[in-house]
Amino acid sequence: MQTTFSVEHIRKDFPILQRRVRNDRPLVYLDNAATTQKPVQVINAISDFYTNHNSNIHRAVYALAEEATEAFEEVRDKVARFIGIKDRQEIVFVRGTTEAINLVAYAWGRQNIASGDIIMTTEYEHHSNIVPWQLLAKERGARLEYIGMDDQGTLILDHLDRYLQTGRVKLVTVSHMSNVLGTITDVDTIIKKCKNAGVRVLIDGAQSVPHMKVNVQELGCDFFAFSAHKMLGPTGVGVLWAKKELLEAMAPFHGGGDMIREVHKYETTWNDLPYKFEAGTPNIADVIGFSAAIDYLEKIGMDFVRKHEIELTKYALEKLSSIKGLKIYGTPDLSRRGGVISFNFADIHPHDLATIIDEDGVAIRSGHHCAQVLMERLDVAATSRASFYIYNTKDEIDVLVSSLNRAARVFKL
Ligand code: C6P
Repeated sequence: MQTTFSVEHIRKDFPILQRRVRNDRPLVYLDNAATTQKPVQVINAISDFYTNHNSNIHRAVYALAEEATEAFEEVRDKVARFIGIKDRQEIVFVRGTTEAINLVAYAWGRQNIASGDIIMTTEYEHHSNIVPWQLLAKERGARLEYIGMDDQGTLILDHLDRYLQTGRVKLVTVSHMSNVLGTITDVDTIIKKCKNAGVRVLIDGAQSVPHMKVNVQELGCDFFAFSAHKMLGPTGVGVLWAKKELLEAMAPFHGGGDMIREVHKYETTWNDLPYKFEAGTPNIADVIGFSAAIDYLEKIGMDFVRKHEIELTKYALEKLSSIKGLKIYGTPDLSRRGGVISFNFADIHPHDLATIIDEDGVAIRSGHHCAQVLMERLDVAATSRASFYIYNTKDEIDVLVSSLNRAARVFKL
């Protein structure tokens, strides 16, 4: 494992970071919560698969098919190791966090949520951890309730306690880190409370696994979901982890090839785990690309990833707070927030702001960030959001700050 963390060195592995964008400005990519850039190692792994090994998996016996199957299945072992899971049968490949949560809502939810039951989530969830539960609650006559947050974006766990006392809560589903506020959720406490009450817990790890060391076994939750594309990997690949006994008891999500043992005219039996939940040809090349992304992060070390992001966030919070009229959301406590900073600047609409700073090559996201319940709670229509990753530098934050100052001049603030 590398012991020094050289951003200079890392940046060389990302061809896109050499790009110049609008007005021939160097790209300053600060939209990593949406998706991260890909190192050459990931790009090459995908290209190598299609160039040298392409075939379908789990089916044929010829050489290419065996190579492809072996390479694909090795990734399952790697993912399990990366998140601290011992049993590879508990790792289900899906298209992303969204699909993982929908799988649980569909397959577990329809068997376990009944009329009058309560599903709890939080006010800072991504739509993918709200809408599937709304659909399920409507269908089953259940209720979706929210753990509220204080003005700094910290969850008010008394709300959870109050609902747990009703004895009607069946599932608590929370993001490990907010994609808008950067709040790191106190999942340990939530899981402990839920375990004591016999309530299942799903953790949306879309924004945590890419940025910090996560050991799912130690967390003790029941379901855990994340996406490859937010951690240097390709789009279209995600992971659902769930306890084996839960997966075994769940009916399939999708029907089709590979998820079956025997199909007869009117009856079908299911394949072993995890294949029961992996119908059809999976995203083979991108799963193999994901493997190279995990190798890359392991080489750097997740402790270094987190440390680097804390440094950048500290620097950015200091610099951004010095801009008059700029309001930053979320907690200032760096031990409880990740490298995501949402803000509003006077009364400039976030889309206008993002358009102006794009002229300086700075890429940030503006809008509701697929978190409209949170926007309502903050009483804003939208925010601007800068989010960091391993290749970002303090110099890039300086470019963001000077670009925001230019925007202030453009809008005559
Ligand atoms: N957030 C963002 O810009 P998918 O799209 O399935 O890979 O991930 C969905 C998702 C789920 N939970 C959280 C906490 C997320 O941040 C996301 C994706 C991106 O914030 C794209 S909307």
